[in-house]
Amino acid sequence: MTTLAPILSDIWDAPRSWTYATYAEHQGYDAWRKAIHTDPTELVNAVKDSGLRGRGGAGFPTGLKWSFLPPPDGGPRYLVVNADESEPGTCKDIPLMLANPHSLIEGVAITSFAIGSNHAFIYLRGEVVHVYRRLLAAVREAREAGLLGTNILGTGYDLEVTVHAGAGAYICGEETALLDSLEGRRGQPRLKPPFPAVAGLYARPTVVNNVESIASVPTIVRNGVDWFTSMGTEKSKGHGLFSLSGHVARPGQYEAPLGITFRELLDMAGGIRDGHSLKFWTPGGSSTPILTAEHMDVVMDYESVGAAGSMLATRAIQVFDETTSVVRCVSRWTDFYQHESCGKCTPCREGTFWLKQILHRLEAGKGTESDVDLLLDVAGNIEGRSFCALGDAAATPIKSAIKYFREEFEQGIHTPAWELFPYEANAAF
Ligand code: L3W
Ligand code: SF4
Repeated sequence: MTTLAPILSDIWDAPRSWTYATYAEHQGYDAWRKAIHTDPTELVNAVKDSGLRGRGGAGFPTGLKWSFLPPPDGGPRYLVVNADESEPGTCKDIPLMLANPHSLIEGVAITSFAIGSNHAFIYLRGEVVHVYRRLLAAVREAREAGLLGTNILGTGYDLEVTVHAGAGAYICGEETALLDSLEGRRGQPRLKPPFPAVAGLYARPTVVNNVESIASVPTIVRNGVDWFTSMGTEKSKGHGLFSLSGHVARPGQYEAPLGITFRELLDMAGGIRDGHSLKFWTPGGSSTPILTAEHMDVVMDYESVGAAGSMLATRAIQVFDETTSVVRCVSRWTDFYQHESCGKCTPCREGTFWLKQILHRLEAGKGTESDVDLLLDVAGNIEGRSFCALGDAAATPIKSAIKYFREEFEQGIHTPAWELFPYEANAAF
């Protein structure tokens, strides 16, 4: 079995793990003290060489993204942390910020210094007020310790960190919608290019990275590039947080090297709940095509999950056993995408509404003979024709679910899902 001593989650169970005192007892901010005396280019190169890929979903190489920033021109440049975790099933960034906010703040300090920024923003999902308070307290503690603010550690380097609570829209996790929201406008995606690296916040060069990506940076500075590259697979290096939810014995966050198999992760979570069997699962949240029991040995790296027909994305593994109606499940996800569609482009705004109507018919056993093909047709017209990834994400679970469970959708023409799969049997706890 592929195992790993906890790295990002190493002090999550320590008493008052969220405080500066506890973090400092466990080598906290040692990496920042080292980095601030290092040439920034060396830091960018170290992250590039580590092969760290964005942990927010797309897996874009983090160091490469930093190197896209144009040379300094005397004006401001920004780091923005995407802490708008909202993908159904994804629950890693919020636990991380709650249990150890200082690991994120330390990563923010090192990254800002590396890219030459003096102002960083953490854009947090608005509903998680308890996380907002915890981040504010952590920033205050780090400032009091002389690790943020002006003339940090006597080096002349200044860094402000602003924690911003959004209003709770999934679309604000899309990096350019996030930037619009941060600037005070309605969060809707911008046309790319220009990418944020060139024209981001207030049209200035901006690096946007996920919470877990930034919290991984101190571990690389502290332990070295070779240590990081010793974990993972050829093109997917390092370690990561996997969130397992649904019909597993012990749902939660599990830290493992990339390249662990789904079967091994399931074992870590105690397997499928007693007396039941696996029906289907998502590798990276509801935006990633579903996989089934035939994919138990899929290696959890970007390439292998892609080869299996899905995406590693946020490593949000939602597990469903044989009591689950795939139609009902996909219908709930589609309700989510329809509700969260920002309305900017027609295929997604109108298409998600139509998908929802068809799925509700099938769930109620009131479908028509052409509904399954109609679903595929509408999903196919959203995919690749929408302005941002949300449109594709809405189409993905439907297409993959029909691929593996078409018969179940066809049963929805005559029989309600609640008769085929009673709610009582499906409840996880
Ligand atoms: C400069 C270039 N920068 C790319 C940057 C770009 C961005 C990053 C990745 O979607 C996925 C999506 C969701 N010059 C560049 C460049 N960049 N080319 O690289 O860009 P991209 O467009 O590949 O992806 P994205 O828009 O960041 C993210 C999937 O994640 N997802 C969603 C997860 C949701 C959360 C959440 O709840 N917060 O993370 C799950 O599957 O569907 O495919 O920074 O600027 N030439
Ligand atoms: Fe908005 Fe959906 Fe279009 Fe994205 S795909 S811009 S969320 S309407």
